Amino acid sequence: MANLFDPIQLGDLSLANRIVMAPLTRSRSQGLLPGPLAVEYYRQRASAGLIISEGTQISAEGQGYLDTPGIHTPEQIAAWKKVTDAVHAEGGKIAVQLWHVGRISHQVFQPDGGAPLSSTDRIANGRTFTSEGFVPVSAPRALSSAEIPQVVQQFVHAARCAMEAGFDAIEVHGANGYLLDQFMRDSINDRRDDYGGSIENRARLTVEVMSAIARAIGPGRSGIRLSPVTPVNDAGQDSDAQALFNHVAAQLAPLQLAFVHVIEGHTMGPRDVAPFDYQAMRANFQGPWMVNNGYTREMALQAVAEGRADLVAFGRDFISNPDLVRRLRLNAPLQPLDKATQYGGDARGYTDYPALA
Ligand code: 8OZ
Repeated sequence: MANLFDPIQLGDLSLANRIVMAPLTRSRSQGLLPGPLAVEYYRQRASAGLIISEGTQISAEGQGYLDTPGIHTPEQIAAWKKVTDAVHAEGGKIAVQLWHVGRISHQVFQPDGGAPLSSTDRIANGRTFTSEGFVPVSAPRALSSAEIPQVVQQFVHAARCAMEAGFDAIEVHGANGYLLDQFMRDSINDRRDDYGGSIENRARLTVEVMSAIARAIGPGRSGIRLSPVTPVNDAGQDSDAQALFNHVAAQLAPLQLAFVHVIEGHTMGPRDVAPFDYQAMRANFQGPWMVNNGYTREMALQAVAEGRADLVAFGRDFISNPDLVRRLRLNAPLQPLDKATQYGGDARGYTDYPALA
């Protein structure tokens, strides 16, 4: 029987255990660079089998929130290298989450103050965080068919930058109503070209991105995060989410990716927001399967023991418990999250959560 605390081979990566630190936006990257506090924050959490970094934009256009880091310039590569070196010095493994927000952005973040890019011209009913606080997102502009290869190239460029920065792997952010989700769901995508209409067409960009990245850096270092039914960021339910995500999983299967990471239910919310058969989706992929969303110790132990998942990603518990793996092993109490210090700010609520004595 598989055990949450046992090592696992994940593509090219040998992990010490099956407990993953989920990607967590912290909005503390001034100048779009992870700073010395980020080095300490990730170092403290290196006992995770795998750390997945906070969402990290692949290009200027990919940014949607204040003070989120990038991974597309030499300066950003150098800053992240300090993080990956620190995690490796502790014996840990770290992937970067490659993020393009699409229409969940504001013109203040866009080059020349332009419109954010999406699958559609329709504005999201959502908010983002800028230097002015929470504000409605800006109206997007639908990418032309001719512009789509540039988006794929931005993902590939960022994946190459990630390898230069010393990351062990990349996770493409295909979840939570951001760019790739804006293409996949028919509640958002209203295109009439090869990237809209049928499930095959709506999945095309996601599959092209993963194929191109796998070719560039190797499939065994490439994973993706998906969230079939989450409603966050004005991501309306797809008319047939099961068929859509079964198809996406089947298209990804031949690539031999390191993992698929699935958010079950409403991101950071109820797990039963809409019916969805995750095991049916998984049957189409067959490779390493990572699950997330509100898992307790008991649920995680059971999911791995029963073979419903190979790895379990913990998000907010990893913010407030840098030694989460040890606490889970000992069944020690977990420290609660201070929500007031979750986004932005300084060391408070970031690097000052104590480990067990
Ligand atoms: C919280 C705040 C801002 C961004 C996601 C990257 O939901 C995020 C995010 C979460 O995937």
